[in-house]
Amino acid sequence: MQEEVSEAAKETAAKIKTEANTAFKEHAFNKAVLLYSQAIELNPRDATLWSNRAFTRIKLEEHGYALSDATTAIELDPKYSKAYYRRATCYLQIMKYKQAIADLKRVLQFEPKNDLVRSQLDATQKIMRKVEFEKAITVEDEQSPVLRCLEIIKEGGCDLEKTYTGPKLPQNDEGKYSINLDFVHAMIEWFKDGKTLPRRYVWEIVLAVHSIFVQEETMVNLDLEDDMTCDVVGDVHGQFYDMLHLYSLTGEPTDKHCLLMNGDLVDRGSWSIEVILTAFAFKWLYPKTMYINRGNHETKDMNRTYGFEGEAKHKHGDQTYKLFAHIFTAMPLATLINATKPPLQVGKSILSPEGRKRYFVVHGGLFSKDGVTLEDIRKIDRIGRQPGQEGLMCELLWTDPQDLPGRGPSKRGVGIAFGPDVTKRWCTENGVTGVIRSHEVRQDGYAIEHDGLCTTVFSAPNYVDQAGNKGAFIRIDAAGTQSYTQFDAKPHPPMKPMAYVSGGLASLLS
Ligand SMILES: [Mn+2]
Repeated sequence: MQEEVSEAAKETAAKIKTEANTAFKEHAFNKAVLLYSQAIELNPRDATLWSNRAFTRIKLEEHGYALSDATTAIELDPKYSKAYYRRATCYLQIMKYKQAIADLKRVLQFEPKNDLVRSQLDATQKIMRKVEFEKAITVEDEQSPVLRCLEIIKEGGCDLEKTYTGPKLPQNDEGKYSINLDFVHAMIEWFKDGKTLPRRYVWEIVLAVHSIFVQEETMVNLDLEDDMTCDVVGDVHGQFYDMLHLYSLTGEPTDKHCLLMNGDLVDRGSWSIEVILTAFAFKWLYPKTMYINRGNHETKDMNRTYGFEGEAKHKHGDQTYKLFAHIFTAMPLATLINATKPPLQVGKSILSPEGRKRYFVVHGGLFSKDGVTLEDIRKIDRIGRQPGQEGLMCELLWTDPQDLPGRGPSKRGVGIAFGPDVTKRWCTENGVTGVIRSHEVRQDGYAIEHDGLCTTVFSAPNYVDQAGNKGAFIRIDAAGTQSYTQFDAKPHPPMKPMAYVSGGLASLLS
């Protein structure tokens, strides 16, 4: 960056910047990044280009890349308040609260009267104190939220309100609850009317699926017998009305038809409670054909900043959120879908030791090192644990594929990126036909990558009401043949994404 930038180059860069700003306004974020990059090449000393590209990358959830862009902008112009603001956003998203606070304080030095930033600083400081407080509590000291809820129920502290007029869970003579399809359908209608379930029902549903999850292995084995099919669904992110449309396309689970939801059901969208309760209700009703993998958003760190904690507490109280947070840790981390019939075409597919196709379904992806076996994944001790910032569990939930061979740094700032050669080696060593993962928005709802060995599926159309993408799901049959279905976003009631995020944080994160 030492050499002079010519006036002509500056002028062209400024023109491209205008185009980039337009692309940004139209939510064409990938196009905007390309244009800002062209402008940066012509005029690398213009801090606003770096800061604008940082903002665009934040929109693409590439917080690792955005962080480095914002840092360059600050190096070029140490008094550039907006660049500190962008960097604070990145730090907040990758849970580096201390650094986020330092940058927000810098912004306030430049703009002491900015009340919005002041409220964002307060909210971030609150989060950091809470995180430190939680760290100080040892797991042993805290009674399991499951036991606590059972105790409260027993003491009569969570009885059904007499005034409740909504759908009723069936109950036997001893007062024990069960679930049936009529209830699930009535519950969905109730939700569509904007109503909530009584706390007791929420607890019954969550406690019921808890006892199912704890019996499942960390990697579930799902055999597709004879005429069975399984639909793999990607991120839903609290978009309840889109999920109902999606379910109308996949069909509900039955004896012959499995649904596998591949994580990130909650956060961002403001109907995360409705989404997770609907999925859990089906899990309770059909434990052998409804499956749910954990995503990186079924975690405390994410729920704190992206809305589920606020929404759960708002709709059902603090103890209910604690219960959810614990049950999320019991969710399986991956599912191995096994075809039981020989493949229609043998070709060059990688097959299981029995000569069948099988798919490894996980929210994020593969690992920072070679040699990880299916047995290693099965053995992960998950219950009561958060994925943290490193290790197998973190990688399963957080990593992304990259086009280049080998491994690279994560554009998100958490986990790593793995190349096509890494995927090919891993699939070959483990007799896996392909990896199916979610975690990243794709314009077409799905994308077949890594020479067909890694497929991304994403099921939140027009993600966060602004990405303009399609949603998709993948159907797999008993021979292991895959097919793809795409769908568009449906209208929803007028409520913004992340409506339950506290303080000024929603405006910082959206
Ligand atoms: Mn994710």
